[in-house]
Amino acid sequence: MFEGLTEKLQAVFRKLAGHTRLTEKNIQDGLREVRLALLEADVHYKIVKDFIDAVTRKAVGKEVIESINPAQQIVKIVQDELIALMGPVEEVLKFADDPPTIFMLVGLQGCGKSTTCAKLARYLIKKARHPLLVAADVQRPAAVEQLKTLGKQLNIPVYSENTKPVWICENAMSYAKQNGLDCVVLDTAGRLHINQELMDELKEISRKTNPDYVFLVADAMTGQDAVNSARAFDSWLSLNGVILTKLDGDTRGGAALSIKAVTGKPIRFVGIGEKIDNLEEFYPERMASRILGMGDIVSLVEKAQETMDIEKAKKLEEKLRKSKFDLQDFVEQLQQIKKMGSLKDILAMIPGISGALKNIDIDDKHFKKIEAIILSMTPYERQNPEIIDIRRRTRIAKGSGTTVGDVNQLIKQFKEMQKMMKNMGKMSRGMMGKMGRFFGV
Ligand SMILES: Nc1nc2c(ncn2[C@@H]2O[C@H](COP(=O)(O)OP(=O)(O)OP(=O)(O)O)[C@@H](O)[C@H]2O)c(=O)[nH]1
Ligand SMILES: [Mg+2]
Repeated sequence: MFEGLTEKLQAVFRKLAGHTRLTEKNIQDGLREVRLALLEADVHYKIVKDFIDAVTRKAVGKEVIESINPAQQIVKIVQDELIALMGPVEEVLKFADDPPTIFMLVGLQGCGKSTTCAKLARYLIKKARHPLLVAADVQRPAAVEQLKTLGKQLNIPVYSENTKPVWICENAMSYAKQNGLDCVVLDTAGRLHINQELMDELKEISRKTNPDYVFLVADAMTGQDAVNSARAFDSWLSLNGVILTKLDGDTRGGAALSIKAVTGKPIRFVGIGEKIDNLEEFYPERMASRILGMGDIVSLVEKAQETMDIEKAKKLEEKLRKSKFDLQDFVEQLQQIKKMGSLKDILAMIPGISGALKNIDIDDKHFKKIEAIILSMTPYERQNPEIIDIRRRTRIAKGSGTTVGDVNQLIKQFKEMQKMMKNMGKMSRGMMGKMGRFFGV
């Protein structure tokens, strides 16, 4: 996510930090490069101008130049301005006193509406709500089937009918009320371009169902086109916010940084992958940290809390304290991490790591290899790696489809890690490094 932009900004800051004393000129030069980085990231030119003006006003002052660490102060100013650019976001969704709470998702063809409807439903389920998905897209023949499949995965009802979208939506409201469903998510049809017919249809649905939230779903990878579609949709429908999808594939970040400033409508959620779980609430502070390559520990911890098995975590902690961490624990840890998503995305949330990652292709293949090796060991071997002699290593390599060299390396690194675990506590940073080395970081 945003790798291109992050890399450029970090280069600018590194350069600034390299000067023993900062002058106004150094700062101006640095900000010129920030400006270029933002423009290359496809941020709207007018926003770039305002942004740089605001940062310059704050940065080119006596106080910053004479401060103990001027370069860091500039990073802080840029961070604050990024946050201001994307925020504020009214953070909690308000549910209707008189249910159902209605969410209407609109957007151009292929932007991710149907997938996002399912993700939003999943989010609502986690909030102990009972959502109904409504297939109001009769434009594309396979759309209803797609939503039904998604509904099945979530084990929730999908309302569909062979009639006009507006009637489908109206009837879905009565269906929800009769069946005690307290949230309704409307999946509407997309078009390649905004046109009168689409807008009339959407406006009529909105008028008849009076949704609590109208969210535009926009594809981050389309950059300024996403921003333009947000502006156009907003003029017809009065949006409550934007759900920006495919952020996982967006190296530039132009849409994420421009939408709020151009349309006045905040990003409320972001899609970060194709899976039903890959939807996150949007927090400007966290996004700014990620853009600046500072990681996002808060989201990482939240993710971990969602997917980790608390009981297992407690047992693990005890083992760590008694220095009894073995390969079985290690493979379980790996599996927990894998549940959280792509390894690269997770590591990128750890401060300081994202820079180190930029040229390294950590794929989940490496991850699978480690898992395969450990799973080819007997439980006794996993608990007592020191007994794994060359004969056993050969067998394990064969069983896991790897080489003896791979097995040797894993055991060697595991031993190193075990040693470190004994000295843990104050050394959590170092441990992260060792963990990273397992994946070739
Ligand atoms: N990588 C990634 N892919 C996504 C994300 N959101 C949606 N997609 C993919 O985008 C494609 C289109 O998604 P749909 O949900 O069918 O899009 P839609 O807007 O409903 O499309 P129409 O109904 O044809 O207008 C699918 O292949 C999704 O898996 C995301 O956050 N990340
Ligand atoms: Mg669709």
